[in-house]
Amino acid sequence: MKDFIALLPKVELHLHIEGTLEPELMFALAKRNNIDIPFRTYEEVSAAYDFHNLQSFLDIYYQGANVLVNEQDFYDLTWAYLLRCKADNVLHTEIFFDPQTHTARGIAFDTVVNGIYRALVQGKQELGITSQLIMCFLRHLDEDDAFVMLNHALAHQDKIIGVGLDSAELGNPVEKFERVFQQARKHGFKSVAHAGEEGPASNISDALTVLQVDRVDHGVRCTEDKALLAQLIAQGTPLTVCPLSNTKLKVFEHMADHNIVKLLRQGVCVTINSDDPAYFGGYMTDNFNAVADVHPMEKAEIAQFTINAINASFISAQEKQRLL
Ligand code: ES4
Ligand code: ZN
Repeated sequence: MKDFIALLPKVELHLHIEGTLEPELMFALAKRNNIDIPFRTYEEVSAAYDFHNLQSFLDIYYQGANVLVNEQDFYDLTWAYLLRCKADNVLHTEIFFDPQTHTARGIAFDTVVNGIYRALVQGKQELGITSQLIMCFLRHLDEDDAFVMLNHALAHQDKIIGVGLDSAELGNPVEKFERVFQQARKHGFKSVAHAGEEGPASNISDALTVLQVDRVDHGVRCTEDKALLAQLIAQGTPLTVCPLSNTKLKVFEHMADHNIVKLLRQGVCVTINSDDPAYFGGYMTDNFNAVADVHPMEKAEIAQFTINAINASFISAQEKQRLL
């Protein structure tokens, strides 16, 4: 099954580009940009990456992003991720970026987008990997700041397909973002939101009704509400599930407790994704293997994760046909 998974074509729909910052590049960029980081060795890094919940991870993740300063840094980060995609036979990827993590430090929005986008264009040309960009609002920040980001995104609408919502779920309900999502949709952006990762099933319902999202990121706590689960199945709402992230952040204590295969068999449009692979211990193939190792599946079931991801992606019907 390892060979089958390695060779399986894959589509990634839940990936934070800042979460692909490997320690090696973090050290190199810290040196290049003269930025202080709290780690000097790989041992110190791996000791610090011992998370017990989402917030304990976010604190470290935002700190790591401080080394990203120049357009070239964002390009280097994205290019390194695309090489990992190639190795894992990822054919198409829809990438989140968190502009507020950078604009808050005085980095221009254009620097972030242009650096990432330059790598994506090269990825299509040289690696044959297609991609889309999704701009996430940080949900611990306010509505005004989200609108500033939306206005920036409008100037880059040729490069950005949609908007998302991430960061701390607990204590940050979606209501604050109803208007900015409404405005984004009016301008033709697709929309997604993290929900039901650490928060209850009602957060998933709220993302669907208040923000009217096209996909739910994580969404694994949907099983706590039978009516919601039935609705997700009936409407084919995609969930972008991140198995290694969920065990690293203790959403599930063990992979054996994870509900993704049960959800697949119930007919939910679940997909497998890597979230923040540099922090959670693995890219796409690693995530597939981590699930398959403890949840035996038929080959057709494993392949269904890719079929679901193709159907759930923000690409044209023609592009979907090419991938299927
Ligand atoms: C994230 Cl795992 C996760 N959840 C919420 N927000 C995030 N940003 C980056 N990774
Ligand atoms: Zn995420």
